[in-house]
Amino acid sequence: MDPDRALLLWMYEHLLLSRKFEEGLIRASTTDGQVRVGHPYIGQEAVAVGACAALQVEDYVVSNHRSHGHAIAKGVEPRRLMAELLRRTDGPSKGKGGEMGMADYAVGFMSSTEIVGGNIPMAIGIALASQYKHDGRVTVSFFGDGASNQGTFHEGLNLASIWRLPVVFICENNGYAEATPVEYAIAVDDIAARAAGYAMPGTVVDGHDTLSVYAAVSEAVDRCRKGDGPTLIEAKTYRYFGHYYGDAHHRYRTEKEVEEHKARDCIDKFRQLLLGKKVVDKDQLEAIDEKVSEVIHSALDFARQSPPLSDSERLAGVYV
Ligand SMILES: Cc1ncc(C[n+]2csc(CCOP(=O)(O)OP(=O)(O)O)c2C)c(N)n1
Ligand SMILES: [Mg+2]
Repeated sequence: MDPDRALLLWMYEHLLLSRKFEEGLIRASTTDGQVRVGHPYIGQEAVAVGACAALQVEDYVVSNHRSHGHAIAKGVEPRRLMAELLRRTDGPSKGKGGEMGMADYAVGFMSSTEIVGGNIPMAIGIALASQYKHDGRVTVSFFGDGASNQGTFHEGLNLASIWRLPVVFICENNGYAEATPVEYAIAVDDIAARAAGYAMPGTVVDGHDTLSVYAAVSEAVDRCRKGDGPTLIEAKTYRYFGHYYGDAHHRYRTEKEVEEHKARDCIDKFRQLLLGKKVVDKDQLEAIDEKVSEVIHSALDFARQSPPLSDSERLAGVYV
């Protein structure tokens, strides 16, 4: 189904929120020297936004270490996400989780994780609960090309298939796992081809194109809701920064390669689409840009003013 105007605008706003959130985080880190950026998602935004546009609030997402964009697209408030990253009590996990260990159950953001491939078994468990309860909810698992070489991926896809679980596996193939290129590490040309080994559909999508991601995920979500089981979607994408913010990525990839991907930037592409379809004019686009910048600006203020955990709170909720 083609997205209506409201959904197109939601997509654009969330692409921008994700990009500007991380740009704000990077600026704050350089000025404060305190804020840690971790693993930027910049360049990959079309995947999270296209996918989450196909979900309802009640549906679930499990994320990996590159989590900011997934969280924003699933509806975690930017100011609360910022507070989490600054390790403040207004974060959804009270600052104890950070980028790689946070959850916001109110919006179905079930967890991020530092264990590569670790969210795949989580997705299986969550989807099994949905199937058991007949709640009609779908779980999306976001993971990288590197994670698709983990045992959890192969075991997870097999279980999801034999149990026909309502899961959409979204592999964000950004070409590298840390400094290891996919051509070196992965035997197949398309990771989506691995779906055949587990008797589920496998689709490749252009991860720079929000609407292509949206279309593929919508179809996979429909299958889930009909009880037809899981799908593997491989989104071919690219991260503009290194594996982590300070990574000297030019030691393992060329400037030319980076520039080729930037020339296909998902946000530029979406702007052209909105203008071409006359969904908005240039002034309206500018107004959205300004509004989003303001949201990020106040998110930083909010997070900086949020209190850090007190000593007595530190051990609350910790299993011993
Ligand atoms: C089980 C496990 N092995 C290794 C690591 C170290 N590690 C962290 S991220 C990463 C690369 C992951 O690559 P990919 O899945 O492609 O995701 P991307 O970083 O490209 O988004 C590795 C090896 C880890 N955190 N967990
Ligand atoms: Mg990768």
